[in-house]
Amino acid sequence: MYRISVIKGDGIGPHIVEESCRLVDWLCKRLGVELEFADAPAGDAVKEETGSALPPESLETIMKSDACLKGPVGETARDVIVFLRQRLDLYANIRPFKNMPGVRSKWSGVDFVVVRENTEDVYKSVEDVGVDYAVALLVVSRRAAERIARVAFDMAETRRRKVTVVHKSNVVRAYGFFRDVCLEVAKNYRDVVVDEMYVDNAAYQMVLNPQQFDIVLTPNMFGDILSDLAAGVVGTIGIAGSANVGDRFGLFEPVHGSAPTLNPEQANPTGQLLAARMMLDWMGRFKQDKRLTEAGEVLERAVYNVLSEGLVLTMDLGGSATCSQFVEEVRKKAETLLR
Ligand code: GGG
Repeated sequence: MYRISVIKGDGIGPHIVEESCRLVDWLCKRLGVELEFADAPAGDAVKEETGSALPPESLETIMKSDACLKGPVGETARDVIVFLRQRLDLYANIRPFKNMPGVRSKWSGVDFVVVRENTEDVYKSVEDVGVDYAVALLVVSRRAAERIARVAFDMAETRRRKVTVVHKSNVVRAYGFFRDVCLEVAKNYRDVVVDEMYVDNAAYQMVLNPQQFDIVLTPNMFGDILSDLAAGVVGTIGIAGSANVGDRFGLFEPVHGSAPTLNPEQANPTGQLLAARMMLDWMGRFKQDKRLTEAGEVLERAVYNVLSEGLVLTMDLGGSATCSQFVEEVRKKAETLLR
């Protein structure tokens, strides 16, 4: 039995998270794994109700769990996800972007991963806002830059062996330090090609020639911004899942926000489902349980099958299916794969 803490979040969050949990629970049961889901309320609505965006009981629930599945939160990202990344030392944010079958995009052959440092930079939350000024401290430590660089280069060794370090060393010396530390780490990976780019040029290159990227290694804020750009390049932000991982714990969420004006039944649950897929894969390795790994693989294949068939698609993908109908179709495809 594994315990999954669940942050449903705001806007479309509760609906896509509930649908994803139901599917993951069914899939794991089919493979002989029992899951227990524990609610960890957090986000804008919780702040309105309790005065805290992440009440202590929610933090405790998360810390007692084996992994956390999170939906998008609205305006309280700083107090929820940015806080959790630091509190739980989830130092690596892994965000894969690739063309998916049946998802229209201006490009083909795109397949890269944004590996984003997840605990420092201006997202360290060391800030002061006065009446006539506001300051935010940009922090880059050798330890944080080294460990995220190792994650990026280790991953490159399992892929096309290229890392592009993104920075802004010509303007901000702290980003030059990030670059320098990454290039030092690169010396231990002679079989990986290392490249570097200013973040502004990286944004330009990602739009014009995204196929050149394999691993994009970035400080925290650039990774956040380039992720949305990357999602646009592969068609829609609705299909992007992500992992926040440290040495002992993992939290998994879609890249997109809470889309507060969208009817939740019109939301595309793919990003949330692929976040769950990343959770199962991470748990499979961390717990050394092949059944979880298999559940993750089946989930991904089932999602891809629904997308490539193109019969049951949500509105953003040109279809008219509801979120629940899409998830039910994924379940049917998974059923076929399990036979
Ligand atoms: N534009 C996508 C979005 O709204 N993502 C949620 C968000 O801003 N999260 C904060 C983060 O990833 O640092």
